[in-house]
Amino acid sequence: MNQLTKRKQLIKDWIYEAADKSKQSFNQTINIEEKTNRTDLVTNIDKEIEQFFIEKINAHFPDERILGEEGSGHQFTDLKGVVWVIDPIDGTLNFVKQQYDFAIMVSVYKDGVGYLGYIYDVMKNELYFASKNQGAYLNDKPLKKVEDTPLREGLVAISHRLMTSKINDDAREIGRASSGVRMIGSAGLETTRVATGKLVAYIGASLAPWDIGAGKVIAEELGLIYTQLNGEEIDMLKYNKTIVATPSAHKEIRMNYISKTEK
Ligand code: 2AM
Ligand code: CA
Repeated sequence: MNQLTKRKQLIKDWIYEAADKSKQSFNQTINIEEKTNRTDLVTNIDKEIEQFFIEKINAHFPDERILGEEGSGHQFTDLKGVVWVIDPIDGTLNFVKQQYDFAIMVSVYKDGVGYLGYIYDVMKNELYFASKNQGAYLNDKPLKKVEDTPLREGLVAISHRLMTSKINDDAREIGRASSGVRMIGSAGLETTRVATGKLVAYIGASLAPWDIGAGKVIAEELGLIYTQLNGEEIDMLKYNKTIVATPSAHKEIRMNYISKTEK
């Protein structure tokens, strides 16, 4: 087995093991804390799963660095070498309130370029995976390139924070120009909906590298555009206002519906 095949098999095994841990927690009392506010939660399960990945990666790839939501690598000032980007549970609010629509996300970047991306929809048992220039897959079945559907003919997902903004109407204008707004509450799962052509765009209010890393690899592999809302490249060392969309919807949203302050 070559090194890359072995690495991919390990990552898959770890994701399935981590998913079992997340589901086993439904029978236990979990510890829930607020991070920045009451809609930004972390549980002991998020922390345990991140720790699980850190131990596995350190054991198998001791020279590689880890950027994880629950504390690992937040001091990084560059992405040189191999960097693992881990979101142990994406959609923690869903995990706590619905035990549904949450994902485990892992990606591997090399000198700042994403080359492996995984988003696992735990409750649906759907593993989305892409490898740079080698296609994207859902449970090992190849995904087709996404059709370039325009905004007016497609559904969009827009983050809760933007939709409910009292000071900026951009999100609602985008919604009105589309066929309809759908929200899940997991940046990863919303990205998989764009990647499978179910949505034409997903707009994130303030996404961290671990919310973006895997989805960006998968989306770009399928012909989608994933950038900051102002059109600039994603910065994998800070929070970003984001858009992932078909080329047409991406252009239209940026040109027509994003207020001047965003451009
Ligand atoms: P998380 O569950 O891993 O925190 C919710 O709309 C989406 O935005 C989720 O993917 C969530 O990821 C992400 N997100 C990023 N920063 C957030 C914050 N400060 N509060 C709530 N959700 C946040
Ligand atoms: Ca998370």
